[in-house]
Amino acid sequence: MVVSSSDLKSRLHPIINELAEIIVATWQENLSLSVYELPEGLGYVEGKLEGERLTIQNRCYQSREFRKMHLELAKVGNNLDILHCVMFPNIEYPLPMFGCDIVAGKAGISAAIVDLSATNAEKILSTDYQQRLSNLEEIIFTDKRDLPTWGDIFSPFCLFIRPNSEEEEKLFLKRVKDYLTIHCQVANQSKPLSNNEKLVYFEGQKNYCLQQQKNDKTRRVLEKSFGVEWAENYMNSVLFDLPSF
Ligand code: 18B
Repeated sequence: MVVSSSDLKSRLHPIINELAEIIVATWQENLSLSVYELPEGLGYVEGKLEGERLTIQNRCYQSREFRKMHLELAKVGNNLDILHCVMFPNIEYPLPMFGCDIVAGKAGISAAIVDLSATNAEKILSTDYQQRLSNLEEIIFTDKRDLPTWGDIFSPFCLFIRPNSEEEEKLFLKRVKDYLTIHCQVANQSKPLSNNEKLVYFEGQKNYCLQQQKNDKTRRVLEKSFGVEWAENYMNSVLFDLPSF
């Protein structure tokens, strides 16, 4: 399936298009998808204020286990290409958050991050996830990056690197596919919770979103092209909206 038919695709770093294809294909292979409607007017957006033109293209799906699967491709002027992806579980299912972000500049990819982040009371991934993730063949990346303070939401399996070669870029893509496949497989087998148990996952998802909203680097990019209010609304209604309970 073609991820994007607009000309944005042709202007993005190839690794970003490649990962977008991998993500959508993995979703299609493992889950039964239907379209998720984003708030009016926020599917495709372009903006330019003090900074450079920012173009954003969103794709969004849902399934039985996931209330929202969001894939976003963005381009800032001619400098910065971004892939952002988050899978928000339906809080009836005891599943972690899948999150992935790639930021590519002229000098290559500066940030590549992928994680499955626990939202249960203990903030620890279930043994099922831990075992499957531990069984993956180890990959050593040369340049690991330190997480910011709001990054306490991420698991010990979080991979946050600056790939230093095309080979490392490919290995990162492979790891994203591994995490995503494990996630879809566990999701397929998971059973809905009782009303009481759902509250924990509601709180966990809320905490994840509130922490992610503290990412000033994301906020600044949005503010420079769309303004403070628009950025605030976009961060809490599209990028990291809180579930309802
Ligand atoms: N993010 N990222 O998604 N961000 O959305 N991102 C940056 O080299 C955007 C997520 C994460 O060191 C940077 O430092 C924009 C998810 C972390 O302080 C820029 C969008 C995760 C950092 C952007 C976007 C996530 C980071 C600086 C909307 C993880 C490091 C690049 C399309 C699951 C933060 C650099 C730090 C950095 C921008 C993580 C420019 C606009 C889902 C940890």
